[in-house]
Amino acid sequence: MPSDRLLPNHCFRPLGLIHGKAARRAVAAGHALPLQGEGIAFMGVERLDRQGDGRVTRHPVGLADFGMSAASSPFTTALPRWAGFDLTQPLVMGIVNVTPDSFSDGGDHANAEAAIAHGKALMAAGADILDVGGESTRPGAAPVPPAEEAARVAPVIRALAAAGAVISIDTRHALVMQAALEAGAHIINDVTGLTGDPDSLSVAASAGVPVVLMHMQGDPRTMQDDPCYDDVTMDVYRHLATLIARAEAAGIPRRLIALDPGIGFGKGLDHNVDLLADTAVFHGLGCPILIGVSRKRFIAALSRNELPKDRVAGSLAAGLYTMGQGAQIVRVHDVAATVQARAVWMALQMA
Ligand code: 8Y4
Repeated sequence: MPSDRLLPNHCFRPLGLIHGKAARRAVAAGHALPLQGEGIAFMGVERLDRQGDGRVTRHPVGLADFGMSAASSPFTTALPRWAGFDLTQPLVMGIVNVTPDSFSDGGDHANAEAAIAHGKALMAAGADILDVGGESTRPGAAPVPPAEEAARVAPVIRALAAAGAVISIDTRHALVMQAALEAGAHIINDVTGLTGDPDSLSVAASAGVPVVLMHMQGDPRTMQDDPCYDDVTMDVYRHLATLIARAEAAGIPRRLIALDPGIGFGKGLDHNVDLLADTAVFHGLGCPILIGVSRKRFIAALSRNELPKDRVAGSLAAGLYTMGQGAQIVRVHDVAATVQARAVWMALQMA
């Protein structure tokens, strides 16, 4: 694991991202560099430099100079397939919660049946991946023993995997990861980046499955109390670099790792906005980027304090923005709306 002095003190933000045919023409003419393959390119770059006091300064960098430097290679080198996906279009991950709702007393079986039906509906709506979770990470949520969490999610995963879904297991617990993988899950999605349970790294490494490593400051109970950063983009970038190094040291190859800045996890409004605006910085870590904005509070805070169910339009706006920044996966509740938005956005961007 890197000590503080081995952590990166600078990073780069690609600017002016263009897509499709215009991207290919600009790259051929030397006016843009390809972003991790063929479909996207960027026309400028700025460099973020961390000062001794932790503050960050930003300066434009010449594209030609950047292109000749070693620093450009994680941005320009095509990514390998991840979880079997070629990453040529943004993937839609649909959220399947298996948590008891306070309005029904049908018990665990009814919860599982409802989650399976919901997952099948998300598949029919075009979800590429289903993210199955059995523990609420909302502030103030009651803790669930891992054995109970595993018992909740396993039948849902078995049914949805049998129906042909690609499934990620959203959990912080190694026992749940193991049970989910045995039930047919393909991907581990851990909001603690495999730091929440001492056995998680070895479960993931032994299974050899793709993982999503997310940034979170603090823990779900207290993370929103007073989130604090020197510079949120640089701090999250350094933390994700640390999570990659830990995972690699435990035997998880980088080609299996996707990264997530963790929107809303120990972040205030300005932190969330800055991180989303800087999405493209994280391509410098050389892994696919997953972003979860769906129905989150920052949308209400930027608009008119809408309830979660009334945040779909803002979720789509943020999701399309991150697709424009080259994010490879978006995690959403509203799969049908997101799939429609992606189709229109792709047709226009690629023309
Ligand atoms: C309404 C409904 C308002 C849900 C907020 C929420 C992420 C994640 C979550 C994420 C990854 C949530 C499990 C939070 N968010 N995993 N999980 N990335 N990788 N809140 O952003 O949806 S749960």
